[in-house]
Amino acid sequence: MPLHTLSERPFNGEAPLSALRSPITPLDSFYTRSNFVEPDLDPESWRLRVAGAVGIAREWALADLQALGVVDRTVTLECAGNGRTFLQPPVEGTGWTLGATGTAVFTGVPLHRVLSLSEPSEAVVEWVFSGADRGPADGWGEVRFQRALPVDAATARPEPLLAWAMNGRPLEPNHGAPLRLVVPGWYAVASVKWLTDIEAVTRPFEGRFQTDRYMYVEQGRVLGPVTRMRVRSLILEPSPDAPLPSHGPLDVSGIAWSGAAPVNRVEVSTDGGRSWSDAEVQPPAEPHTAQRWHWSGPTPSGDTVELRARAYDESGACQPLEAWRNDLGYGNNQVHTVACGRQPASPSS
Ligand SMILES: Nc1nc2c(c(=O)[nH]1)N[C@H]1C(S)=C(S)[C@@H](COP(=O)(O)O)O[C@H]1N2
Ligand SMILES: [Mo]
Repeated sequence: MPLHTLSERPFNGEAPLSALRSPITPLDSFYTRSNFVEPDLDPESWRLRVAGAVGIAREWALADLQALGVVDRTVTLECAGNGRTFLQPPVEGTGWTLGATGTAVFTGVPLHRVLSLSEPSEAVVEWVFSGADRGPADGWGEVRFQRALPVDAATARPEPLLAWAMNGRPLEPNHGAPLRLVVPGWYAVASVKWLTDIEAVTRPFEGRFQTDRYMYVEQGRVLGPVTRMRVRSLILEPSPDAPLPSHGPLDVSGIAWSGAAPVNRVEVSTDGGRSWSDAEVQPPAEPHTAQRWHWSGPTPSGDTVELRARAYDESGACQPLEAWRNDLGYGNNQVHTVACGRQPASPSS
């Protein structure tokens, strides 16, 4: 299923929700978010430089990284701007509805393995990841796409990957070929594409995409960078254009995920949020893979029915009914509502 295009150059496109029904999102339906036009990198001459406050700075060719060991991880990525377009009053920025998410199998080498080989200094506080893409930014001149991860997220955990393949195929140019970072559990801004440099730094990084964008800001007050994905569920069936069953039970299903902890409860409401009842939630197939859920109950009467789904995670977080409006429009995980209509009466009845 093709993406809905939000901008052509750079290309930004989101998935139709029906494409998210498949446990692994097909590549042609996996959303793309690029701040600049994608760079054209030759995988043969491309190198990854690891430098900064390290004992051993070095350059890696793709084949050297691949020789360090290969793992596959099924990871759900989500753009922090997903759901932005529902904020009122509207905020500036790419107008994502709910399709800026997808789940893929990424193949690569664990990041901590590569970074530990560089023998980082004890004074390192963050690792800065730089993509090869660049362009003008208001008040900043020309900037590269760069984002930092705190040391504990980058090296003290096994999850982050340096990935060269997605769904069993070499990374496509729009997803960061030849190599990208994948940080499971974190809003995907952390997952830097077209990676060329990793630098160990001893003071917090202050680049444009660290301190000016992808930040929670409330009425001018800076709260900090976006980090882990907030808990969210999506209703994937029935779709809003599918008529409700005329008799019998109503089946509602979808996906849910959280960057903080596994989802342990999803509730469904068919009465505008007055009453809720539990769906069956599958355990996560892998720690950072969206979970499936299913609910079955009586089909309510009335011409239209408003379905809602609300997820909770093991950390105790749950989705708010109303959006939290922040200045840059990130992390809107408000409860998903789908309005479904009744099947038109058949002419013979
Ligand atoms: N180099 C680079 N990496 C990047 C970006 C970018 O603009 N440039 N966008 C980030 C954002 S905001 C998101 S949501 C994800 C999107 O990854 P995808 O296009 O593979 O879905 O890439 C991240 N990595
Ligand atoms: Mo994003």
